[in-house]
Amino acid sequence: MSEGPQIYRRISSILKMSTGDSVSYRDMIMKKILMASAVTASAMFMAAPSQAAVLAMAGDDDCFGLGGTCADGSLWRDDLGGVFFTSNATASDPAFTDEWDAFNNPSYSLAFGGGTGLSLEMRIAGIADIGTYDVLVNGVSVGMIPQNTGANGFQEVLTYTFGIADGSLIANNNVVISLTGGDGYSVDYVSLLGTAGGIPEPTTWAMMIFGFGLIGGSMRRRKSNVTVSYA
Ligand SMILES: [Ca+2]
Ligand SMILES: [Ca+2]
Ligand SMILES: [Ca+2]
Repeated sequence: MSEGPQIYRRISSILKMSTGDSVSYRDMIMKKILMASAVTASAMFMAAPSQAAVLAMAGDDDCFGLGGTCADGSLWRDDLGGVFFTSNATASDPAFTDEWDAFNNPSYSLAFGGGTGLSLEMRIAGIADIGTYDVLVNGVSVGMIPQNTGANGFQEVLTYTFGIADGSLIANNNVVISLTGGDGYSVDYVSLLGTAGGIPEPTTWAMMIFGFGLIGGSMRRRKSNVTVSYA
């Protein structure tokens, strides 16, 4: 079989693709791609606010009342100038923050306006250098602070984060955070992180799935179109 007629057939099939119905089909695909992109972009825009924000905080991020901020790994006494058993709390601080007065295993009550994807974040110096600490939310354990066996464990500053299951531990949008253990420590702040408000996820997910479906459909159609034109 000579190549001549085959090439001719290919050229004529390509020419057919560029006229009549084929052009409007390409327009339709382009429209679908644009629409799918817009839908996906809007879904991503809607998903953006779901980044965790501080919903409630006990105390303040002032580095144990010593002024400014301090990093994990700082030493509360040596690096930061803290003095044991001396309160650095300011008048506006709630009890048991910014001060080395935690032998009483205090609890923190945080009220917030509802939310999802909740987690608990605490910056504490010198905790669990003698034993472990249980972290409770509304009386249910959400994790444990392991013993800090380092030589400077009694004054090391660390930030601890614990996930909180949606719904199960939260009643009346109020969390009571408590610590049970046996040695003194200083708390800079205790905060509740999450996405404020109700549960926007189902709508967002539906939009994203719809958008990806349109893109996938367009890609499949485009692929089969190419196959036909070179058959
Ligand atoms: Ca303070
Ligand atoms: Ca301690
Ligand atoms: Ca503080």
